[in-house]
Order: sequence, then structure tokens, then C-alpha cells
Amino acid sequence: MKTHLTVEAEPYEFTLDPASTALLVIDMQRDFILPGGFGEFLGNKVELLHPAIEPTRRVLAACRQRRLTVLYTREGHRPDLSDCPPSKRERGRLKIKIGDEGPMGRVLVRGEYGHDIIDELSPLPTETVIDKPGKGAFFATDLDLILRNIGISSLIVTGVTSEVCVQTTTREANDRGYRCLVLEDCVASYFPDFQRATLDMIKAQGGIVGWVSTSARLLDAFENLG
Ligand code: TIU
Repeated sequence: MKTHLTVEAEPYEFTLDPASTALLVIDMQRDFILPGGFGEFLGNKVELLHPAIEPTRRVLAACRQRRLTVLYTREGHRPDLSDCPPSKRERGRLKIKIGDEGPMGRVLVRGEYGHDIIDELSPLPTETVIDKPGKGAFFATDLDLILRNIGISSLIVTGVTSEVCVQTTTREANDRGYRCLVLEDCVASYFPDFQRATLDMIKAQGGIVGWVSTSARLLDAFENLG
């Protein structure tokens, strides 16, 4: 029986061994995706992120069925904001800032309703959730240690937003030697131009940062494995 999957991708096919591959779901939090959260307070239309939800749900179901490791990240801060740089809190001159009370609780604060993952993509109790203070998931977290301890060398990358936390995390992962497959319909941006540019940047120059594919191509590859 075949154990490796071949996923059609750009700039060329991506091969993966399910045993050494993890699905990474980046920051699919209410604060970015629902009205009344950080994303909206920054001046964005949160509906632009909604098309990524359903394809990510399908990929999550397939990865769970195939027993791939699933990890989530959440961007946010300790309730005392001791891990939030003042420069981040001041940025944008927002009326409701990080740490302030909003309709979904304190904005981007751990333990608050808005900080948690949207209901459609809730983690299972067995799945790892990495809380991160920055945009990149490797900065000031134990993500790299965890991935190495469980023998993960390839990442299937999903989440929001494409040019901020997804791109930063993918670049951090690439520099640490992980092979990254970004699923273009499972990542989303508040800016359609940035969505396109991010995916182009990742796959350009022979896949200088990683590979780009789609949820349908990944699911096809799972089917072909039998
Ligand atoms: N503002 C924006 O596009 N993104 C973030 O602040 N965080 C993430 O991308 N998760």
C-alpha cells in the first residue's frame, strides 16, 4: 500500500507522508472572523474571510479521518497584557484597542469569547492549540519544539490572514526546514490583492517559501491513497 501522497500544486507537486505532516489552522478566531472583534475594529470587512471556513472544515475532517496531527494557533495576550508590546497596542489608534472590553469580551485576550476559535472549526480536546503573542506562530511559542518532538517535517497551512499571520508563519517554518503546502481556498485576507500577491510570493522562484494548492487537490490526493 502507498503511504505517501502526491498533491498537485504550484510550482510542482508536493509529496507528503501523513505520519510526518501536520495540518496547521492559523488564527481562525472570532476576533478576526466575526463582527465586533479586532479585525472589524481595524477597519476591515470580516465577511472577506468567510469563504475560507467551509474548505478548511472539509480539510480538517479529512485530516482527522487520516489521523494526521492537527494543530491550531490563536493570536492573543495574557490578561495583564504583559506579553503585548505597547507598540502593538497603540497601532492604528483604535477606539477599542487590544485588551479593551468589546462585544465579544476583551479584545485579543486569552480566555475571552472573541479570542477563541470559531464554532465551525472547534479543536478536539486531543488537538494542540498554540497561543502566540505575535503574527508568526514560531515567535515566543513552543511550536517548533512540539513539531520536532512528534516528528513533523511538513505542514499543510490554512487560516487567516494570508499576508499577516499565515505568511509570517509560513516563512518562519520554511526557515526552520519545514516544507509548507498552503491551501489557497483555506487562507483568506481582508484585501483581495494581498491574497493574490501572498500566494504568488510563496510559490515564485521555484517555491522559495513553499507550495500552493487547493483543498480539492489535497482531498483528491487522500482519495487516491485509497
Ligand atoms: N490584521 C490582520 O490582517 N491580521 C492579524 O492581525 N492577525 C492575523 O493575521 N492572524
